[in-house]
Amino acid sequence: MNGNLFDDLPLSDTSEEIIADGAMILRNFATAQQQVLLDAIRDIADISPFRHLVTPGGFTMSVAMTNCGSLGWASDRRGYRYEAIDPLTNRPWPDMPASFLQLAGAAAARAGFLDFIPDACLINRYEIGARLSLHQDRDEPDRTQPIVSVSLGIPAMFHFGGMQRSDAVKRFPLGHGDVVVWGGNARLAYHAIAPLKSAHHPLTGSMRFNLTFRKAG
Ligand code: MD6
Ligand code: FE
Repeated sequence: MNGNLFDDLPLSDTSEEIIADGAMILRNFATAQQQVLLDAIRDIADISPFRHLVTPGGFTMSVAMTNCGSLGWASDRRGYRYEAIDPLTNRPWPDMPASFLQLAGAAAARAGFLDFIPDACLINRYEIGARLSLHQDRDEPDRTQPIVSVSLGIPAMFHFGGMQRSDAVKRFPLGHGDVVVWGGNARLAYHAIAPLKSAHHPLTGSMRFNLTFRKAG
């Protein structure tokens, strides 16, 4: 007994859904780790705080971000890039916790990507109304490696499109504990998070957290 309120609840949905060639949603894949993951996010943010980055176009992002691992994703007026040093603290990003590495590797393997060893974990924090506009993840040199994305807290609507910005998107709700793995032919698909609707989660209040694991080096 570890005092976790949800330990005795059955996981209602552990389905696995292929959303495109190379992309799948693993429902509740991270739910059993929820407290370890949220504790680790808090510890990371104590060292490298959440901050609202500015895009190259000059807009301040509604999503607050931090990172752990040997590389962290950063944006400013000069562009998007990975940095070994947190520009806010001028110190290395916090280490990637073993629990993160283990979860990311297991999820990737479940989706058919063996030996995924991420060196970067971007941590996104959404408040109600925050959104992430349509984009591709193309700042990583090795496109053979997948991305593993873990959702925690209140739900979000994920928009998943094609290789062209103008391609139609499909919409998938992502809830607490859901993991998306994508690579292969989906690796450069356009995607977005719609503005978060008002909601409450017992462990995160009105927040959503998303961890995206990548091999960025
Ligand atoms: C989010 N996720 O879920 C934003 N990118 O908050 C992403 O932008 C993302 O979920 C690449 C791969 C998976 C993702
Ligand atoms: Fe993305």
